[in-house]
Amino acid sequence: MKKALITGITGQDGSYLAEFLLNKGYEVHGIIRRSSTFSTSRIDHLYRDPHDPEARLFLHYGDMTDGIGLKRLLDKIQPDEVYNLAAQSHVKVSFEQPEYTADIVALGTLRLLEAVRLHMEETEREVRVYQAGSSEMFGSAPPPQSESTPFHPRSPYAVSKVAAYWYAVNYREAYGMFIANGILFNHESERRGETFVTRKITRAVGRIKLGLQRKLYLGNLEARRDWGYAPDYVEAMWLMLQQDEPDDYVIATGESHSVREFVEAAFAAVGLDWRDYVEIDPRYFRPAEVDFLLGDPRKAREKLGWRPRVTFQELVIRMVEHDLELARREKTLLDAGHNIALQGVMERG
Ligand code: NDP
Ligand code: GDR
Repeated sequence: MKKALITGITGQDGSYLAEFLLNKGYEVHGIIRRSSTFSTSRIDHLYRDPHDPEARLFLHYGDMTDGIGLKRLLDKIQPDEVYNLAAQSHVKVSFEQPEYTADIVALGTLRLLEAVRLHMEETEREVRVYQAGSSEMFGSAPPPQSESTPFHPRSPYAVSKVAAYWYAVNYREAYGMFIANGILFNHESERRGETFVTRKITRAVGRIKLGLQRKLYLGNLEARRDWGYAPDYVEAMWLMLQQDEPDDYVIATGESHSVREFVEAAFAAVGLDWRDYVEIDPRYFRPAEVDFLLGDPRKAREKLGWRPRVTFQELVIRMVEHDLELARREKTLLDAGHNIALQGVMERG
Protein backbone atom coordinates (compact mmCIF):
# COMPACT_ATOMS: atom_id res chain seq x y z
CA MET A 1 0.00 0.00 0.00
CA LYS A 2 1.44 3.41 -0.99
CA LYS A 3 1.74 6.05 1.71
CA ALA A 4 1.17 9.77 1.20
CA LEU A 5 1.85 12.66 3.55
CA ILE A 6 -0.18 15.83 3.05
CA THR A 7 0.70 19.18 4.63
CA GLY A 8 -2.38 21.43 4.70
CA ILE A 9 -4.75 18.45 4.86
CA THR A 10 -7.41 20.50 6.69
CA GLY A 11 -7.65 23.02 3.82
CA GLN A 12 -9.86 22.92 0.73
CA ASP A 13 -7.37 21.05 -1.48
CA GLY A 14 -6.00 18.86 1.31
CA SER A 15 -9.46 17.47 2.02
CA TYR A 16 -10.18 16.62 -1.63
CA LEU A 17 -6.70 15.17 -2.12
CA ALA A 18 -7.07 12.98 0.98
CA GLU A 19 -10.39 11.70 -0.38
CA PHE A 20 -8.87 11.08 -3.81
CA LEU A 21 -5.84 9.18 -2.44
CA LEU A 22 -7.95 7.07 -0.06
CA ASN A 23 -10.08 6.08 -3.06
CA LYS A 24 -6.88 5.08 -4.88
CA GLY A 25 -6.03 2.74 -1.99
CA TYR A 26 -3.35 4.88 -0.31
CA GLU A 27 -2.62 5.13 3.38
CA VAL A 28 -2.93 8.87 3.97
CA HIS A 29 -1.15 10.88 6.66
CA GLY A 30 -1.87 14.53 7.30
CA ILE A 31 -0.21 17.25 9.33
CA ILE A 32 -2.52 19.36 11.45
CA ARG A 33 -1.78 22.37 13.63
CA ARG A 34 -2.71 22.41 17.25
CA SER A 35 -5.44 25.00 17.84
CA SER A 36 -7.86 25.75 20.65
CA THR A 37 -10.80 24.73 18.47
CA PHE A 38 -11.05 21.82 16.02
CA SER A 39 -9.97 22.63 12.48
CA THR A 40 -10.77 19.29 10.84
CA SER A 41 -14.36 19.90 9.66
CA ARG A 42 -13.39 19.34 5.99
CA ILE A 43 -11.96 15.87 6.71
CA ASP A 44 -14.11 14.66 9.61
CA HIS A 45 -16.17 12.50 7.22
CA LEU A 46 -12.98 10.63 6.21
CA TYR A 47 -11.68 10.01 9.70
CA ARG A 48 -11.93 6.68 11.51
CA ASP A 49 -10.68 5.81 14.95
CA PRO A 50 -6.99 4.83 14.53
CA HIS A 51 -7.71 1.67 16.58
CA ASP A 52 -10.02 0.53 13.78
CA PRO A 53 -8.02 -1.99 11.67
CA GLU A 54 -9.64 -0.49 8.56
CA ALA A 55 -8.35 3.02 9.32
CA ARG A 56 -6.20 4.47 6.51
CA LEU A 57 -6.20 8.16 7.44
CA PHE A 58 -3.84 9.29 10.21
CA LEU A 59 -3.33 12.81 11.56
CA HIS A 60 -0.16 14.14 13.20
CA TYR A 61 0.54 17.43 14.91
CA GLY A 62 3.11 19.52 13.07
CA ASP A 63 3.79 22.95 11.64
CA MET A 64 5.69 24.34 8.67
CA THR A 65 7.68 26.51 11.10
CA ASP A 66 9.08 23.38 12.80
CA GLY A 67 11.67 21.76 10.52
CA ILE A 68 12.84 19.17 13.05
CA GLY A 69 9.24 18.13 13.61
CA LEU A 70 8.79 17.66 9.85
CA LYS A 71 11.90 15.48 9.67
CA ARG A 72 10.72 13.40 12.63
CA LEU A 73 7.34 12.84 10.93
CA LEU A 74 8.98 11.75 7.67
CA ASP A 75 11.14 9.23 9.57
CA LYS A 76 8.10 7.90 11.41
CA ILE A 77 5.65 7.73 8.48
CA GLN A 78 8.09 6.81 5.67
CA PRO A 79 5.84 8.19 2.92
CA ASP A 80 6.26 7.47 -0.80
CA GLU A 81 4.72 10.80 -1.79
CA VAL A 82 4.60 14.17 -0.01
CA TYR A 83 2.11 16.86 -1.06
CA ASN A 84 3.05 20.30 0.27
CA LEU A 85 -0.23 22.22 0.40
CA ALA A 86 0.23 24.08 3.70
CA ALA A 87 0.19 27.86 3.35
CA GLN A 88 -1.04 31.17 4.63
CA SER A 89 -2.91 31.24 1.35
CA HIS A 90 -4.85 34.52 1.46
CA VAL A 91 -3.33 37.15 -0.83
CA LYS A 92 -4.81 40.19 0.94
CA VAL A 93 -3.78 38.88 4.38
CA SER A 94 -0.22 38.47 3.08
CA PHE A 95 0.03 42.27 2.83
CA GLU A 96 -0.89 42.48 6.50
CA GLN A 97 1.37 39.58 7.57
CA PRO A 98 4.19 39.52 5.00
CA GLU A 99 6.90 38.07 7.22
CA TYR A 100 4.65 35.36 8.65
CA THR A 101 3.48 34.46 5.13
CA ALA A 102 7.09 34.13 3.96
CA ASP A 103 7.90 31.97 6.98
CA ILE A 104 5.18 29.43 6.15
CA VAL A 105 5.08 29.60 2.36
CA ALA A 106 8.74 30.13 1.39
CA LEU A 107 10.84 28.96 4.37
CA GLY A 108 8.29 26.28 5.28
CA THR A 109 8.78 24.73 1.84
CA LEU A 110 12.56 24.89 2.25
CA ARG A 111 12.30 23.20 5.67
CA LEU A 112 10.19 20.43 4.19
CA LEU A 113 12.50 19.89 1.19
CA GLU A 114 15.52 19.76 3.47
CA ALA A 115 13.76 17.29 5.76
CA VAL A 116 12.89 15.08 2.76
CA ARG A 117 16.45 15.30 1.45
CA LEU A 118 17.94 14.23 4.81
CA HIS A 119 15.35 11.48 5.21
CA MET A 120 16.18 10.12 1.74
CA GLU A 121 19.91 10.30 2.39
CA GLU A 122 19.61 8.43 5.70
CA THR A 123 17.14 5.77 4.58
CA GLU A 124 18.03 5.45 0.86
CA ARG A 125 14.31 5.54 0.09
CA GLU A 126 12.77 7.58 -2.76
CA VAL A 127 10.20 10.18 -1.74
CA ARG A 128 8.37 12.15 -4.41
CA VAL A 129 7.29 15.71 -3.62
CA TYR A 130 4.48 17.85 -5.00
CA GLN A 131 4.86 21.60 -4.44
CA ALA A 132 1.69 23.73 -4.57
CA GLY A 133 2.65 26.62 -6.82
CA SER A 134 0.18 29.28 -7.87
CA SER A 135 -0.90 31.40 -10.85
CA GLU A 136 -0.31 34.33 -8.48
CA MET A 137 3.39 33.84 -9.32
CA PHE A 138 2.62 35.23 -12.81
CA GLY A 139 1.08 38.36 -11.25
CA SER A 140 1.19 41.09 -13.87
CA ALA A 141 2.63 38.95 -16.70
CA PRO A 142 0.27 39.33 -19.69
CA PRO A 143 -2.16 36.47 -20.46
CA PRO A 144 -2.24 33.69 -21.48
CA GLN A 145 0.26 32.35 -18.93
CA SER A 146 2.11 29.05 -19.49
CA GLU A 147 5.08 27.21 -17.97
CA SER A 148 7.45 29.46 -19.95
CA THR A 149 5.89 32.80 -18.87
CA PRO A 150 8.29 34.77 -16.61
CA PHE A 151 7.00 35.36 -13.07
CA HIS A 152 6.11 38.87 -11.87
CA PRO A 153 4.57 38.38 -8.42
CA ARG A 154 2.40 41.16 -6.98
CA SER A 155 2.01 40.28 -3.28
CA PRO A 156 4.10 38.96 -0.39
CA TYR A 157 2.20 35.67 -0.82
CA ALA A 158 3.11 35.46 -4.50
CA VAL A 159 6.77 36.38 -3.91
CA SER A 160 6.94 33.62 -1.28
CA LYS A 161 5.40 31.10 -3.72
CA VAL A 162 8.02 32.10 -6.33
CA ALA A 163 10.75 31.43 -3.74
CA ALA A 164 9.19 28.05 -2.92
CA TYR A 165 9.01 27.22 -6.65
CA TRP A 166 12.72 27.95 -7.10
CA TYR A 167 13.69 26.04 -3.94
CA ALA A 168 11.88 23.07 -5.46
CA VAL A 169 13.65 23.46 -8.83
CA ASN A 170 16.99 23.86 -7.06
CA TYR A 171 16.56 20.72 -4.93
CA ARG A 172 15.55 18.80 -8.06
CA GLU A 173 18.64 19.97 -9.97
CA ALA A 174 21.10 19.82 -7.08
CA TYR A 175 20.10 16.49 -5.53
CA GLY A 176 18.21 14.74 -8.33
CA MET A 177 15.07 14.61 -6.21
CA PHE A 178 11.66 13.91 -7.77
CA ILE A 179 9.89 17.22 -7.16
CA ALA A 180 7.03 18.56 -9.29
CA ASN A 181 5.78 22.14 -9.18
CA GLY A 182 2.10 22.47 -9.97
CA ILE A 183 1.24 26.00 -11.11
CA LEU A 184 -2.44 25.90 -10.30
CA PHE A 185 -4.83 28.64 -11.31
CA ASN A 186 -7.73 29.49 -8.96
CA HIS A 187 -9.88 26.52 -8.08
CA GLU A 188 -12.98 26.72 -5.97
CA SER A 189 -15.62 24.44 -4.48
CA GLU A 190 -18.28 24.03 -1.83
CA ARG A 191 -15.35 23.69 0.62
CA ARG A 192 -13.59 26.93 -0.40
CA GLY A 193 -12.63 29.18 2.52
CA GLU A 194 -15.31 31.79 3.09
CA THR A 195 -12.98 34.79 2.73
CA PHE A 196 -12.06 34.00 -0.90
CA VAL A 197 -14.18 35.96 -3.33
CA THR A 198 -16.19 33.13 -4.96
CA ARG A 199 -17.30 31.59 -1.68
CA LYS A 200 -17.88 35.00 -0.11
CA ILE A 201 -20.24 35.70 -3.00
CA THR A 202 -22.11 32.36 -2.94
CA ARG A 203 -22.48 32.44 0.87
CA ALA A 204 -23.96 35.93 0.57
CA VAL A 205 -26.29 34.90 -2.28
CA GLY A 206 -27.75 32.10 -0.13
CA ARG A 207 -28.26 34.38 2.85
CA ILE A 208 -29.64 37.28 0.84
CA LYS A 209 -32.10 34.98 -0.92
CA LEU A 210 -33.43 33.83 2.47
CA GLY A 211 -33.51 37.30 3.99
CA LEU A 212 -30.60 36.70 6.41
CA GLN A 213 -28.36 39.39 4.89
CA ARG A 214 -29.02 42.65 3.05
CA LYS A 215 -25.78 43.68 1.32
CA LEU A 216 -22.59 42.15 -0.01
CA TYR A 217 -19.46 44.32 0.22
CA LEU A 218 -16.73 43.59 -2.31
CA GLY A 219 -13.54 45.18 -3.66
CA ASN A 220 -12.28 45.10 -7.25
CA LEU A 221 -14.91 43.62 -9.58
CA GLU A 222 -12.79 43.96 -12.72
CA ALA A 223 -10.08 41.41 -11.82
CA ARG A 224 -10.17 38.38 -14.11
CA ARG A 225 -9.46 34.84 -12.99
CA ASP A 226 -9.27 31.38 -14.56
CA TRP A 227 -11.57 29.54 -12.16
CA GLY A 228 -11.79 25.73 -12.04
CA TYR A 229 -13.22 23.10 -9.69
CA ALA A 230 -10.93 21.92 -6.85
CA PRO A 231 -11.62 18.14 -7.08
CA ASP A 232 -10.48 18.22 -10.74
CA TYR A 233 -7.26 19.95 -9.70
CA VAL A 234 -6.15 17.51 -6.97
CA GLU A 235 -6.15 14.74 -9.55
CA ALA A 236 -3.56 16.74 -11.50
CA MET A 237 -1.33 16.89 -8.39
CA TRP A 238 -1.37 13.10 -8.17
CA LEU A 239 -0.76 12.66 -11.91
CA MET A 240 2.38 14.82 -11.67
CA LEU A 241 3.90 12.38 -9.18
CA GLN A 242 3.09 9.31 -11.34
CA GLN A 243 5.25 10.43 -14.30
CA ASP A 244 8.66 8.97 -15.20
CA GLU A 245 10.37 12.35 -14.81
CA PRO A 246 9.61 15.27 -12.48
CA ASP A 247 8.42 18.44 -14.22
CA ASP A 248 6.36 21.61 -13.73
CA TYR A 249 2.80 22.02 -15.04
CA VAL A 250 0.20 24.77 -15.43
CA ILE A 251 -3.24 23.54 -14.35
CA ALA A 252 -6.09 25.76 -15.57
CA THR A 253 -9.30 25.74 -17.59
CA GLY A 254 -8.11 28.11 -20.36
CA GLU A 255 -11.12 30.38 -19.72
CA SER A 256 -11.14 33.65 -17.80
CA HIS A 257 -13.99 35.57 -16.14
CA SER A 258 -14.19 38.78 -14.13
CA VAL A 259 -15.32 38.93 -10.50
CA ARG A 260 -18.28 40.93 -11.86
CA GLU A 261 -19.26 38.01 -14.12
CA PHE A 262 -19.07 35.60 -11.18
CA VAL A 263 -21.28 37.90 -9.09
CA GLU A 264 -23.77 38.29 -11.92
CA ALA A 265 -24.01 34.52 -12.53
CA ALA A 266 -24.33 33.69 -8.81
CA PHE A 267 -27.17 36.16 -8.15
CA ALA A 268 -28.89 35.20 -11.42
CA ALA A 269 -28.84 31.54 -10.30
CA VAL A 270 -31.38 32.43 -7.57
CA GLY A 271 -33.30 34.91 -9.71
CA LEU A 272 -31.82 38.10 -8.21
CA ASP A 273 -30.17 41.14 -9.81
CA TRP A 274 -26.74 41.63 -8.19
CA ARG A 275 -26.88 45.42 -8.65
CA ASP A 276 -29.54 45.61 -5.94
CA TYR A 277 -27.24 44.05 -3.32
CA VAL A 278 -23.54 44.57 -4.07
CA GLU A 279 -21.64 47.59 -2.70
CA ILE A 280 -17.99 48.43 -3.17
CA ASP A 281 -15.87 48.77 -0.02
CA PRO A 282 -12.30 50.02 -0.60
CA ARG A 283 -11.00 47.92 2.33
CA TYR A 284 -11.13 44.88 0.02
CA PHE A 285 -8.84 46.47 -2.58
CA ARG A 286 -5.24 45.24 -2.52
CA PRO A 287 -2.14 47.48 -2.53
CA ALA A 288 -1.13 45.76 -5.80
CA GLU A 289 -3.63 43.75 -7.85
CA VAL A 290 -3.36 40.85 -10.28
CA ASP A 291 -5.61 41.97 -13.12
CA PHE A 292 -5.79 39.18 -15.64
CA LEU A 293 -5.08 35.48 -15.22
CA LEU A 294 -5.74 33.03 -18.05
CA GLY A 295 -3.89 29.74 -18.02
CA ASP A 296 -2.62 27.75 -20.96
CA PRO A 297 -3.04 24.12 -19.81
CA ARG A 298 -1.82 22.45 -23.04
CA LYS A 299 1.23 20.80 -21.48
CA ALA A 300 -0.88 19.16 -18.75
CA ARG A 301 -3.33 17.95 -21.36
CA GLU A 302 -0.64 16.48 -23.60
CA LYS A 303 1.72 15.01 -20.98
CA LEU A 304 -0.58 14.16 -18.08
CA GLY A 305 -3.76 13.55 -20.07
CA TRP A 306 -5.46 15.95 -17.63
CA ARG A 307 -8.47 18.11 -18.46
CA PRO A 308 -10.94 20.01 -16.31
CA ARG A 309 -14.44 18.52 -16.12
CA VAL A 310 -16.52 21.24 -14.45
CA THR A 311 -17.31 24.43 -16.40
CA PHE A 312 -17.56 27.98 -15.01
CA GLN A 313 -21.39 27.91 -15.08
CA GLU A 314 -21.52 24.50 -13.36
CA LEU A 315 -19.07 25.68 -10.71
CA VAL A 316 -21.21 28.73 -9.91
CA ILE A 317 -24.39 26.62 -9.73
CA ARG A 318 -22.83 23.95 -7.50
CA MET A 319 -21.53 26.54 -5.04
CA VAL A 320 -24.77 28.55 -4.99
CA GLU A 321 -26.95 25.46 -4.47
CA HIS A 322 -24.73 24.26 -1.64
CA ASP A 323 -24.74 27.64 0.08
CA LEU A 324 -28.48 28.09 -0.36
CA GLU A 325 -28.89 24.86 1.59
CA LEU A 326 -26.49 26.10 4.28
CA ALA A 327 -28.50 29.30 4.55
CA ARG A 328 -31.70 27.26 4.95
CA ARG A 329 -30.14 25.46 7.90
CA GLU A 330 -28.98 28.77 9.39
CA LYS A 331 -32.50 30.13 9.05
CA THR A 332 -33.93 27.08 10.81
CA LEU A 333 -31.51 27.63 13.71
CA LEU A 334 -32.28 31.34 13.88
CA ASP A 335 -36.02 30.71 13.78
CA ALA A 336 -35.56 28.27 16.68
CA GLY A 337 -33.95 31.05 18.71
CA HIS A 338 -30.26 30.13 18.31
CA ASN A 339 -27.84 33.03 18.21
CA ILE A 340 -25.53 32.37 15.24
CA ALA A 341 -22.95 34.81 13.87
CA LEU A 342 -23.84 35.67 10.28
CA GLN A 343 -21.95 38.79 9.49
CA GLY A 344 -18.54 38.28 11.14
CA VAL A 345 -16.96 36.17 8.45
CA MET A 346 -17.98 38.53 5.67
CA GLU A 347 -15.98 41.35 7.17
CA ARG A 348 -12.77 39.35 7.16
CA GLY A 349 -12.58 38.54 3.45
P1 NDP B 1 -6.40 26.65 2.39
O1 NDP B 1 -6.11 28.03 2.87
O2 NDP B 1 -7.80 26.17 2.30
O3 NDP B 1 -5.59 25.59 3.28
C1 NDP B 1 -4.31 25.87 3.78
C2 NDP B 1 -3.85 24.72 4.65
O4 NDP B 1 -2.54 25.04 5.16
C3 NDP B 1 -4.75 24.47 5.87
O5 NDP B 1 -4.79 23.09 6.11
C4 NDP B 1 -3.96 25.16 6.98
O6 NDP B 1 -4.23 24.64 8.26
C5 NDP B 1 -2.55 24.81 6.56
N1 NDP B 1 -1.54 25.66 7.21
C6 NDP B 1 -1.50 27.00 7.29
N2 NDP B 1 -0.43 27.40 7.99
C7 NDP B 1 0.22 26.28 8.37
C8 NDP B 1 1.39 26.04 9.13
N3 NDP B 1 2.10 27.03 9.67
N4 NDP B 1 1.77 24.75 9.33
C9 NDP B 1 1.05 23.73 8.84
N5 NDP B 1 -0.08 23.90 8.12
C10 NDP B 1 -0.48 25.16 7.89
O7 NDP B 1 -5.69 26.54 0.94
P2 NDP B 1 -6.15 25.69 -0.36
O8 NDP B 1 -6.53 24.34 0.05
O9 NDP B 1 -7.05 26.53 -1.18
O10 NDP B 1 -4.77 25.64 -1.17
C11 NDP B 1 -3.81 24.60 -0.96
C12 NDP B 1 -2.43 25.08 -1.42
O11 NDP B 1 -2.47 25.40 -2.79
C13 NDP B 1 -1.93 26.32 -0.71
O12 NDP B 1 -0.52 26.20 -0.63
C14 NDP B 1 -2.29 27.44 -1.65
O13 NDP B 1 -1.43 28.54 -1.45
C15 NDP B 1 -2.08 26.76 -2.98
N6 NDP B 1 -2.89 27.23 -4.09
C16 NDP B 1 -4.26 27.31 -3.97
C17 NDP B 1 -5.02 27.66 -5.05
C18 NDP B 1 -6.51 27.77 -4.97
O14 NDP B 1 -7.11 28.36 -5.89
N7 NDP B 1 -7.15 27.20 -3.97
C19 NDP B 1 -4.39 27.95 -6.37
C20 NDP B 1 -2.95 27.80 -6.38
C21 NDP B 1 -2.25 27.45 -5.27
P3 NDP B 1 -5.44 25.23 9.21
O15 NDP B 1 -6.68 24.52 8.75
O16 NDP B 1 -4.97 24.85 10.56
O17 NDP B 1 -5.48 26.71 8.96
P1 GDR C 1 -6.84 35.21 -5.20
O1 GDR C 1 -8.30 34.85 -4.66
O2 GDR C 1 -6.31 36.47 -4.65
O3 GDR C 1 -6.92 35.10 -6.71
O4 GDR C 1 -5.97 34.02 -4.57
P2 GDR C 1 -9.46 35.74 -4.02
O5 GDR C 1 -10.70 34.96 -4.19
O6 GDR C 1 -9.10 36.20 -2.65
O7 GDR C 1 -9.48 37.04 -4.97
C1 GDR C 1 -9.80 36.96 -6.36
C2 GDR C 1 -10.02 38.36 -6.91
O8 GDR C 1 -11.23 38.89 -6.37
C3 GDR C 1 -11.01 40.23 -5.99
N1 GDR C 1 -11.97 40.64 -4.96
C4 GDR C 1 -12.05 40.14 -3.71
N2 GDR C 1 -11.34 39.15 -3.09
C5 GDR C 1 -11.69 38.83 -1.81
N3 GDR C 1 -11.03 37.84 -1.19
N4 GDR C 1 -12.68 39.50 -1.14
C6 GDR C 1 -13.41 40.51 -1.72
O9 GDR C 1 -14.28 41.09 -1.10
C7 GDR C 1 -13.08 40.84 -3.07
N5 GDR C 1 -13.59 41.73 -3.96
C8 GDR C 1 -12.92 41.60 -5.09
C9 GDR C 1 -9.56 40.24 -5.52
O10 GDR C 1 -9.05 41.58 -5.49
C10 GDR C 1 -8.91 39.36 -6.57
O11 GDR C 1 -8.58 40.09 -7.70
C11 GDR C 1 -6.45 32.69 -4.56
C12 GDR C 1 -5.86 31.99 -3.32
O12 GDR C 1 -6.46 30.72 -3.19
C13 GDR C 1 -4.37 31.81 -3.46
O13 GDR C 1 -3.86 31.02 -2.40
C14 GDR C 1 -4.08 31.11 -4.80
O14 GDR C 1 -2.69 30.97 -4.97
C15 GDR C 1 -4.70 31.89 -5.94
O15 GDR C 1 -6.09 32.01 -5.73
C16 GDR C 1 -4.47 31.21 -7.29
